[in-house]
Formats: sequence, C-alpha cells, structure tokens
Amino acid sequence: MGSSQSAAHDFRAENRLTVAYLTVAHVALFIGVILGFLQALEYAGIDLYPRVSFLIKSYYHGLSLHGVLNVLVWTTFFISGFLTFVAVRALGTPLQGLTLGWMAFALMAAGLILAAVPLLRNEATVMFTFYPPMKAHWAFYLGLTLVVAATWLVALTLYRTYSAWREKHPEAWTPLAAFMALVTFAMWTIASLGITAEMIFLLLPWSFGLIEGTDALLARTLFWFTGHPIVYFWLLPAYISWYTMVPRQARGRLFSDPMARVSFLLFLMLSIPVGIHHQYADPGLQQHWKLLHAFLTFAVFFPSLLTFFNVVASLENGARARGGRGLVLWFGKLPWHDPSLVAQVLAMILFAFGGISGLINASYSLNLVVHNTAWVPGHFHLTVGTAVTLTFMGISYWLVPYLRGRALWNRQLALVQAWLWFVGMAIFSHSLHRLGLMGMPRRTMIGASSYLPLQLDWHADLPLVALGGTLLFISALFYFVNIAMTVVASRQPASVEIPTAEAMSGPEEAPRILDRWWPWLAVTGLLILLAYGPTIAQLVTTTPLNAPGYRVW
Ligand code: HEM
Ligand SMILES: [Cu+2]
Repeated sequence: MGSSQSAAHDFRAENRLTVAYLTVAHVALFIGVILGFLQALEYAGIDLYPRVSFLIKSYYHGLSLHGVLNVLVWTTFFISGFLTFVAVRALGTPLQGLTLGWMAFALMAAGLILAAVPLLRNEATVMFTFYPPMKAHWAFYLGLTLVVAATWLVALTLYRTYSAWREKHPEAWTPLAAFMALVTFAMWTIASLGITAEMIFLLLPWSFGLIEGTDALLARTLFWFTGHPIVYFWLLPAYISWYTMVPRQARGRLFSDPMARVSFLLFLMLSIPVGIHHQYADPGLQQHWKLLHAFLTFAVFFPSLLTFFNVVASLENGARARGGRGLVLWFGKLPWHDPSLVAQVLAMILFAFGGISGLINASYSLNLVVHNTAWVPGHFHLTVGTAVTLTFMGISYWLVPYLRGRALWNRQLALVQAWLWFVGMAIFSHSLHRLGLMGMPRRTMIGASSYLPLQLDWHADLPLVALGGTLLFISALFYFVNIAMTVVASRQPASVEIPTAEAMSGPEEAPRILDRWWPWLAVTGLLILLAYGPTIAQLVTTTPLNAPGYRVW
C-alpha cells in the first residue's frame, strides 16, 4: 500500500483485528474474576467450591484458571489488540501484513484453546507459574508456547509497519506512542526467550515423555528470566495510555516527551536482568548474583519514578488550565466526570502503593519476611490487578465505543465501577498485606487449613478479604454489563475522539540517539549477559535433570 493511500487510510481492517483481541481478552477476564471471587469468599470461610464441583474440582484448580486467565490471557490479548491500534495510527501507516496480523491472532487463539483443554479438565493445576516438578499435561505447555510465538508475530507486524513508515520518513522522530509500542514489544520479545527455552528444552520434552526428569532450579531461573519483565509487558501499555492519552483527557499536555522516551529506553534495558529477585529464597544460586539483581531492581524503579513525575506534571497542567490552584488542591479540578480518566487516575493512585510494597519485595532481606505470603497477592493485585487492569478498563471506556461506533451505554455506571474497584481493592489488598505480615501463606486454601483456628490474629482480616473481593466482583460485573450493553444495546452514535496528547516539550529538544535502536539493544544484551550468563551457564552444565514429575492435586 502506498503513502498516498495511507493518508486517507481508515484503519477499518486493523480495527477488526483489535476487536478480535479485545473480545477474547474480555471473556478471559470475565471467567477469571468469577474464580477470584470464590477465592476471596473462601478466605472468610464461605466455601462455594462444592457447589461448582462439576466444573471446578478444587480451590487450586480454580486458582490456576484465575491466574492464567487474568494475568496471562486478559493482558496478552488486550495488549496485542491495543498496541496494534495505537501503533498503526501513530505512524499513520496501514498494518504491514494484515494477513500476518490475523495469523498471529489465530495462532494465539489456537494456543489458548490448546492450553485451556487440560486446564479446564484439571490436568494442568500447576498455577500460572508452572513450576516443575509439578507436572501438567503437555497440551498446556504447548498451548502457552504457541501464545508466546504468536506475540512475536504481533511484534513482527509492528516492526514491519515501522519500517514502512521509516522508509518514507527517514529524518522524522518516531511518533511517541509508536516508539513506546515498539519498545514494549522489543523488550518482550527478548524477555520471552527465557520461558521459551524452559518450554522447549525442559517442560515439553519432559511432558511428552522424551526425557525422564527435570530440574526445578533451572526451570525457575528460566521462568523468572521472563517472569519479571512480563510485568513490564503488562505495565508499559498502561503507561502508553498515561503518557500519550491521559494528558489529553485531562485537558492538558504531556510535560516532557524526551523524558518519556528515556524512561521507556530504561525499561528496555533494565526490565530483564532483575528476575532473580524472585529467587532470593532459592538455594543453589550464588548470593552475589542475587545481590546484583537486587541493585538492578532498584535501578528499574527509577524509570517508574520518571513516569510518575512526568504523568503527574501533565495532569497538573490540565487541572491548572481548568482553574486548579494550590500545591495539591488542583487535583480536584481534573475532569472527575470522565470515567475513562477517573479509572486511570485511580489506577495510578493505587499503583503508587503497589510500587512501595514492590520495593519491599525487592529488598534482599525484607523479602524473606514476605516471601510466599499473602503479602505477594496483596502487592500484585495493586499492580497488574489494578494499575494495569483498571487502566485497560478505562481505555475500553473510549475504545469500545470508538470501535463500535456507539456511545458508552452508561457513563454514571462506569464512574461507579471505577470507584468501586478502587475502594474494593484498597480493602482487599490492605488485608492481604497485613495477613502476609502475620505469616499467612499464599496459594493456600486458608479456610480449610488445619492451623486456621490457632491463628487468632488472622481472624479480623480474613472477612475483609472477602468484603474487598465482593466489591471488586460487583465492580467487574458493572464493567462487563456496560461494555456488553455498549456493543449490543447502545443506540446513540459515538462522539469519541482518540485521545492524543501534545507535549509541552517535544522530541526536537532531545538528542537524536534517543531515536536509534542499536545502542540500546546492545546495552540490553550486555546487561543480560552479565546478570544471567554465569548463572545460566552453571545451571545448564551441572543439571542432572533427575527430578521426577508430580501430580499433587
Ligand atoms: C474480582 C477481582 C479479583 C479477586 C476477588 C481476586 C482474588 C484473588 C485471591 C483471593 C487470590 C489469592 C489466592 C491464593 O494465593 O491462594 C488471587 C490470586 C491471584 N490473582 Fe486475583 N483476584 C481478582 C482479580 C485479579 C486480576 C484482575 C488479576 C490480574 C490481571 C488477578 C491476578 C491474580 C494472580 C496472578 C493470582 C495468583 C495466582 C497464583 O498464585 O498462582 N486477579 N486473586
Ligand atoms: Cu519481579
């Protein structure tokens, strides 16, 4: 397709692809939150699992579904659809390879179905981290591997679209939103090599019966090679909205475009060489590598701080333009009637607390206090469960009407939904953090545990988990009703613009090297080699691959 065409290109074909991704994402989240609700109730002694035993065989069966559907499927499908939408528009270029784009979707959906069969049949109750020696059905591993491979095809379509654009604009700065989408997928493509290696060399041959045993430590190390940066694969698309759309929705401008680029490049370089911070408690890894990953984890906190300052300054810019005054009172002048903005601002507020608890997880010594306790789900329901999920919901409040061509069904309901998620999550997450500090383990059917009657100090907080979880579940239902009604019942035509923020300080004030790829990719590779090379080399050369598989459920 030529450039003459691209100016007038209406992106309808690309929109259909986005719709396909968003549809699967929403089905996954819907099933996922039902299971989350059951878990939260169970903590308060309300055990609904016997009632649904025809479908869900145990707490752990439900938990595996909850983790996989919410944190892997909802995110990956939403991101693939949303970033495709963002990138082609920012570049003003049709997707290069619409067929390739649909092949990516088909592969991702096929992988999901393949993994879903054993998952639903209780043959893959190994939770979303699939740690061996717990051993799932091979179809679970193969399906998830195909999902990862499909994300590479998505990355390829975006890269080819960028190349086509670059050919016509050799001197121009990559538009910020497209640049960010590309960084996100570049980072993810490198990061996903860990999980791919774990699948191809360990889990697949083992579950096919081609090799006898496995190695838990090597598998975990490869898993976390991907498992930490995957959180940035989820977060960066939310940041893209916060940087390039939310300022506009707040009637302001982005404070600094160059600073935004710097933060994304730092995420590219620093997201991956930090994964061992999930393995402080693992024996068999040398302490100095753990310490290096601890330091680098604190380094990757820095671009999050840059993001925080930049986004808050942009919000302030909008609020002051609307007459906001004072050091903090301007906050009240944000357009609090706009559900898309409100959802995202509330997501940011809870994310600040998620960042703080994350720093505690990342501290080498404090980690030992909270490791594998309820603190950890308390933490990540603030980050991926809110910063990401509530932001994606906020995005959907304009994106779904835009794609459907109909106004959001009920704006009031959407506002209530966002606040309800905020309040519910504050209660839910705070209680889990407290329970974690009191030593309550995660991934445990607490209501059924034999030691519960002795843990008197837990009893005040457990019902609060259920209360928070119930508010979250109601909020989620409001969300789904609104989205579904927008699609099927809304009659008013949409008057939605795609929010596109201008910058107060644009890229022309930045050094050109910020728009080059190779220097940053080279540093990324070097840091990975340094932080992971010796550990992985040692594990690979010494592994006896002798652990048998277990079915513990
Ligand atoms: C209605 C909303 C939700 C409720 C009530 C809920 C409830 C829960 C509870 C109680 C747990 C702890 C289970 C345990 O450690 O034994 C849990 C785990 C988890 N949740 Fe949620 N959740 C909700 C939404 C979400 C969302 C939106 C995400 C991510 C996008 C998410 C991701 C996870 C993950 C990854 C786990 C850990 C699973 C594991 O340990 O394998 N949850 N959830
Ligand atoms: Cu991490």
